[in-house]
Amino acid sequence: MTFINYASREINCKIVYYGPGLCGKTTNLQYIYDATAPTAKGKLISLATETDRTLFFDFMPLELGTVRGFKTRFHLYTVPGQVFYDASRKLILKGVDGVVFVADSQEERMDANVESLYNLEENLSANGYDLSKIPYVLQLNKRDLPNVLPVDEMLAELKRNGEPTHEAVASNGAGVFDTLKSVAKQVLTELRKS
Ligand SMILES: Nc1nc2c(ncn2[C@@H]2O[C@H](COP(=O)(O)OP(=O)(O)OP(=O)(O)O)[C@@H](O)[C@H]2O)c(=O)[nH]1
Ligand SMILES: [Mg+2]
Repeated sequence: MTFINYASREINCKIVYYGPGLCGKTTNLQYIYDATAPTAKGKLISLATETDRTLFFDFMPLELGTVRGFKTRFHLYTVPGQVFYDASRKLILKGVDGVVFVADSQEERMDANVESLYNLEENLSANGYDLSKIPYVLQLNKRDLPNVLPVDEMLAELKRNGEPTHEAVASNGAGVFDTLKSVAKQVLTELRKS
């Protein structure tokens, strides 16, 4: 549902960061926000609980340069990962152009990853999308922790098709921009096809 404004020569795209509670979705956005020049970004809006869990979403607009004279503005959203906020997640996926699934690499969070990925597929299909057909990237986050699963084991369970995968440590920024660029590139490729 990319929005192209010919008058102002702008392309607007929506990217959603999805994943289980505490996997690091907000941390990805916060890192991008902190590392980006003020002229290229808008406010980071976080609707959070008093314990900093995302209550509804986090949102930030980001300019990623121009494509054929059009300014590309990406609207980055995160969903609340806590299981009971499913209605919010479904709503936030409306009009999505690309998805980043942030998996938590800690062994004890693998069931939560699988459940959240299944929930993503369900909520996408409720909105008329198919995970295997939209721009999609898998991020394996928290690679710095001692109790992480080997990458191959995670990919065997979580990888769908040929989607790009990135290891990350969102809390220090490792892999954060690689992940973003990888999904943005796919969104722009889709756009050129239409
Ligand atoms: N060690 C480590 N901690 C991380 C990493 N990424 C995020 N964290 C920490 O994990 C906790 C949860 O991160 P958030 O970004 O709030 O998680 P979230 O996915 O937005 O969680 P919800 O909003 O509840 O869905 C915070 O304390 C982060 O600092 C990482 O790569 N390594
Ligand atoms: Mg959050």
